[in-house]
Amino acid sequence: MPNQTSDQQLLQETAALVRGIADQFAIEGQYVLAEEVKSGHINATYLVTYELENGECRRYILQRINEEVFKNPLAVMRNVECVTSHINWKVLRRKRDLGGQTLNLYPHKTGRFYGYGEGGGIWRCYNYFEGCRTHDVVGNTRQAFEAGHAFGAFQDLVSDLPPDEIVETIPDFHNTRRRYQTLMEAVERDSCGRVGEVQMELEFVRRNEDVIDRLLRLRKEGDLPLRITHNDTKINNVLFDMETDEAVCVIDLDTVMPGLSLYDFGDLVRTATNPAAEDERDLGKVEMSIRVFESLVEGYLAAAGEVLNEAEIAQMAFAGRLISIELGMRFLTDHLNGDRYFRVHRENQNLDRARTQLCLARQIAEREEEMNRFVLKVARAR
Ligand code: GN1
Ligand code: MG
Repeated sequence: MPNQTSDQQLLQETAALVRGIADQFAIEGQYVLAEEVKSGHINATYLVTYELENGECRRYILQRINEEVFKNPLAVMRNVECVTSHINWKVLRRKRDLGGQTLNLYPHKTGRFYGYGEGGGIWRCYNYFEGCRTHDVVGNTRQAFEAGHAFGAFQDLVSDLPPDEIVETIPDFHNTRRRYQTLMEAVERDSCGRVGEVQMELEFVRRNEDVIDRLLRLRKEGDLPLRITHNDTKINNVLFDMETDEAVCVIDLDTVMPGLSLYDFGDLVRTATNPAAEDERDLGKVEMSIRVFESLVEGYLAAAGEVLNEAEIAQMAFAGRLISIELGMRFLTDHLNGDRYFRVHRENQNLDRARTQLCLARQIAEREEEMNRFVLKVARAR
């Protein structure tokens, strides 16, 4: 059983709130404790433990949706319900192993899959995967293959979901032109007097302006199809089996929306190829690993290769560069605005996050052709 210290560390008030909410979900047994899960930047997440009559403990994930970020949390819940049910439907119909377990929502006593907290807020409860862990950075190429395969499989699994069922809960989420404009507006306002210290970063972004619209243009011209996508394909949104290190499941479905497959693959490249932490201060540690990239491509194409078209395959290397620039712009914008969007735990954390992203984008650009050749080679060999 997990130790009690984290529960004691949770403010009593928070612990009581979490307990009160957890008790309203269809969870068997008695509440034991709640621990905060701190890895996300947006929602509040708790791991709660319940004890059955026979003394066995079971754990669950309880999460409050951040309504500042998700302005329409009920639409988020509808999307999540739709995707989890669809995947479960597939598991039942195909009667074959889809490479892992699935994410499930627990019913609330109201009969819905969410409940309201006392002071407001929308909460939901998920199954917790025992024996699994996440990796914040990739340790070896096998993990990269597994992660690529997991997100590729996700793309494949949702590919036949009726597109109208899923709504856009955060408009323009990956609209890179809009992200660029928002950054320039923050520069213009300079509300915290921080623009002076980010001149190099801004210069880098401006120098890359010519590539900002590339995927938006290909979409507009009809070359890139609109799909249902995950939109937050960070490496630590894949659960790995602790013993075998195989990918078990993709988590964090809040941003499932209509989008481009390339945004998903690009975000995976951004978070997996770089062995340094997202907020690493020492940029010398940021290094795009070509071997990790190659394994991501192999895993992703092995699972989603059938679904993707030629234009999507042709932009896979570029997508990693674009999403790194996008996140660089988002973190930089938030730094200039006074850290209002991404949770920070220390000064200049968003600036450090921005710097690592832009550093990675530069490295991808330097090797983009070589990366692209590799993608085409794997795609042709299939
Ligand atoms: C946020 O909270 P988390 O880690 O799941 C953000 C993503 C970013 C990511 C950067 C809704 O996700 O878009 O890529 O931080 N989520 C939202 O680490 O903005
Ligand atoms: Mg997320």
